[in-house]
Amino acid sequence: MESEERRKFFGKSALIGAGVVAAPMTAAMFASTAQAQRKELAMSPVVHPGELDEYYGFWSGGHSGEVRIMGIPSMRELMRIPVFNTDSATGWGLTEESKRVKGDSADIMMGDSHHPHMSMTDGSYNGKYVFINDKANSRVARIRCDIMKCDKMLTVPNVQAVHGLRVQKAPYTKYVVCNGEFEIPMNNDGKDGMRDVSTYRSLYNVIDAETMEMAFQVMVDGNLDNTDADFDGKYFASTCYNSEMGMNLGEMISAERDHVVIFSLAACEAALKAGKFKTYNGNDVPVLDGRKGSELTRYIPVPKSPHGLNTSPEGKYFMANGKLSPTVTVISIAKLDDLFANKIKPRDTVVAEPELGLGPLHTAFDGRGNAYTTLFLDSQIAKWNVEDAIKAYKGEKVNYIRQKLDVHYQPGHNHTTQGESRDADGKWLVVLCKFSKDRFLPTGPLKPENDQLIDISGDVMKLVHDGPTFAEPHDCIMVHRSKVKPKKVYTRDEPTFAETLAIAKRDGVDPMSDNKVIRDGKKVRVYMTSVAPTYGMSEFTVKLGDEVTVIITNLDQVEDVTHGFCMTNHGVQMEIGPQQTSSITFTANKPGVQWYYCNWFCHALHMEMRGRMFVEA
Ligand code: CUK
Ligand code: CUA
Repeated sequence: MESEERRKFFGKSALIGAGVVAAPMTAAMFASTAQAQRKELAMSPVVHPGELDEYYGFWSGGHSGEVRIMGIPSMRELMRIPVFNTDSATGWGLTEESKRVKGDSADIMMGDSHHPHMSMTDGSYNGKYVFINDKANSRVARIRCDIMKCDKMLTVPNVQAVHGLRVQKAPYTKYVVCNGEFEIPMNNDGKDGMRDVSTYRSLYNVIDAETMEMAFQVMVDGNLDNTDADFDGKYFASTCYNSEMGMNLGEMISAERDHVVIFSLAACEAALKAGKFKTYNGNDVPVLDGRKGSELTRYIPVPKSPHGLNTSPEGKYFMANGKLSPTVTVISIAKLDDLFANKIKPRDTVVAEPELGLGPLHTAFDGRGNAYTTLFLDSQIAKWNVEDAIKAYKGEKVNYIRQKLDVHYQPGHNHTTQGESRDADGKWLVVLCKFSKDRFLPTGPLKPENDQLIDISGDVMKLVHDGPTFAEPHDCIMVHRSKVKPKKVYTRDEPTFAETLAIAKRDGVDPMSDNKVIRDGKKVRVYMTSVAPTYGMSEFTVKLGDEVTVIITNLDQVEDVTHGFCMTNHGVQMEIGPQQTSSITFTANKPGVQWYYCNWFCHALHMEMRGRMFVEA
């Protein structure tokens, strides 16, 4: 399309040059020439004031622990979704509702989020959930896309450091899959043998996407890194970077080859049904044995220390990115049936191993047969043609490299618009660069990351935008806005505060109308409503040392009128969205007059939206 534009443009210029067009150029002609030239340069990432972006971006926040919503192509940050972190503005991690979501990890205030991926139906994003892993505390969380809040969190047992995460793509996301990275003894009880490395294992984790409970785990050889699923609902694949089970760097990179583990979902489910599993560490999660020789898995040798694992969007290939090897290993998914039937050898499934440059980490796709691989060490994106790479592997003399583009600097993940789904549309590529160095005004020793936007709609990749981001986006997805339908206000049947409403019911309180203090021994529950710019209660009284829970229901129905609640000098603050009920607990440990106030700017009289807690000594 673009080279066609170019031909038209040059064609017109040539005609003008030849004097065929006698009339002088009109302003309109100049304008259209300029327009054509701009088109020539790149698609514009500019989204004018008042206009909306075409794509939702879901960004991992790395060790900030959050997820961010970006607008693409403007690269504007639209929202932050606190997940594994603790958030001052919304009260995430502080409110009773968020603590319930966090469950057994409610006391953990931080996390390290890496891989946000949306649920799918038949290989297309379905706009329902985004799942994300926490490497730091071995957790997986779910974000509900109708409210864009985290609604479930699970600590994965028997593993340490949950890293790669993806979803089952077809027929629908029944399972979320993720890798346990750090190998540990299966019964990690600090008793005998914890220094005996031969007892260490890594597990592949399969989670029920609806209940967010463990379905089963699969024990593997080596440790695991990244993972992805096919488009048939049959296979998952994971890279392993430490097949040696080394305990230090030298040991981890000693072998020339590591492997990709292929998991057969049907074989795993059959083993589960047949009761062929064990349990460990006193929990009841079934652990299947998928080590070498098992019917559940196959091990495909690849050059050492592979990292990213990506499925091409037409569903034909798993790609393992070389990291220490300059190659990407292309595995034919169509050959996996034969591999599991022992008709071919593991390496027979490899149909290409193109050499791309130094430090290939992750690969993205445009849906037109091209792949885009980040080269961490070269600070480049290599664009290459998959079918040409396959021809070259067969010995044909073809150049599969289409272009190498400098990026700034040291890229990790990259992602194309809808590129991990069937609907890869080949418009934009985002590259998440780990270093920004000289690209922005200096911000002291700590510098932002640099998320670069690249136009891939034409034959040639064009860098169009530098986007600074705070630590540390690892991965992202870009979803067409038509797939996501968020609510404007909460509905009263919202599950995330259903438990709070149940407590109110037990207290005989109607949160939609009552303003009441319920005393329950040393515990005090303060129910109040809010309507801009007032709370339903402008004062209440407790005793010094009481454990106070403030439960607020925001009666406002107007979109965007969020209230807050902050008890001054008590370290608590929360968000109450329109039609939402939120609650937060603190100890009344200061006598006298304590003001509470609304901290979300809601009204011209927002400053006046406050009240007194009298604490009797
Ligand atoms: S990993 Cu960060 S660059 Cu956690 Cu997906 Cu590859
Ligand atoms: Cu309510 Cu500010």
